[in-house]
Amino acid sequence: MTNTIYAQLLEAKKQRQKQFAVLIDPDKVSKRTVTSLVENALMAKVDLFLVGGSLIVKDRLAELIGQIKSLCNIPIVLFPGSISQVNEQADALLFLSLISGRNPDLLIGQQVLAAPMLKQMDLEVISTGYMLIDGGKPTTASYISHSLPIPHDKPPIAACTAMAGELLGMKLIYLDTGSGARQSVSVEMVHTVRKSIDIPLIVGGGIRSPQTATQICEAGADIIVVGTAIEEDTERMFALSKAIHALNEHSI
Ligand code: 1GP
Repeated sequence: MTNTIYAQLLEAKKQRQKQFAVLIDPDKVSKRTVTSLVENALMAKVDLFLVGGSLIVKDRLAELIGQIKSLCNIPIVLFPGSISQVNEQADALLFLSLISGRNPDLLIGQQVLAAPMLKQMDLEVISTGYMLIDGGKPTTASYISHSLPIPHDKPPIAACTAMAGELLGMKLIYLDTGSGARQSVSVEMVHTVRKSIDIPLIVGGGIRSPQTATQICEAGADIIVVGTAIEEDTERMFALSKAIHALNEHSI
């Protein structure tokens, strides 16, 4: 287990090292933009790439992963919106169950369909309790998932849901207001969830500024995920990464 992505996440958490993940939606990048994105990610010291999306229209996942792999060693973790977004070239896969919702297909249905394929693959599978939080407007994730997000101002609901995920044996909790959300998850919610669970906590959705990233890390997130803000301007990766990693200099 020592060389697995999950072991690395646990070790980083133990050392109180915050990690910065850039979300790449295969539909939103071209061969040319991926090259410059990866070059910037290497310079900015991005820790992880998350690859996936709630709705993918173009069939270029394999090509994208191959291209990233040829350019760098930054781990690629699949963040699949559906069973079609599974690829063995990646380093790991977040095996998501939408525990904030009550749509049985995304709680267990898609997972049943994917399980036999995943068992045969040489791909690290990380059981993840995925929680959609209201971020001020409907997102592709909330629409496609037919699920009601947890209200933004109800940290206790998020905390109880995360506790249930941990007790069910999930290895990660991912709090997400969805890609392009108007608001990120609140600092108070991150803090309340952090106090309720011991497993690593990923937070994403609507994070645009280094200040927000810092506050969410300080509230207890272990990994910050940013997609949209970087799609708009790749250079933002530098300030975000610097802010997140600056907290590590103060860690014990
Ligand atoms: C979405 O958490 C990710 O699932 C990233 O969201 O695109 O808003 O940064 P953004």
